[in-house]
Amino acid sequence: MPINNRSPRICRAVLLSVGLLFSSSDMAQAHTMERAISIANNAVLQAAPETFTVSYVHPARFGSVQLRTATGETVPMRYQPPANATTTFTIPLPKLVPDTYRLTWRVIADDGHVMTGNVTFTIARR
Ligand SMILES: [Cu+2]
Repeated sequence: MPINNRSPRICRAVLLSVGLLFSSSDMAQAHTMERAISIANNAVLQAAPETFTVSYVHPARFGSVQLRTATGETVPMRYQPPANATTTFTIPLPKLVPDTYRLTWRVIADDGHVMTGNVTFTIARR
């Protein structure tokens, strides 16, 4: 799986008062960070992916997922998310024809923060 190289979505809380400065690793432990995604952003795929997997450093609860075409049409998805918090979500994708798609998802971290992610990918015409 390619490692997601976008900047980690850590809280932007900056605690500078009374000389108390939390390092970014302390902040990361407050919720979680995306660790990997199975489809790289802007990937051009030769075959339609059957699933999309996103994993996090710490367990999170699933929030939502949405798939849209380049023209903004919503592609129906069926995903039964795990009831409990988990680090890895494997989301089945419907049969996709060659097109460009944008997948958007949300999870809720242990500290209650909503973490959003998105990836755009293209399925090449053969
Ligand atoms: Cu947080």
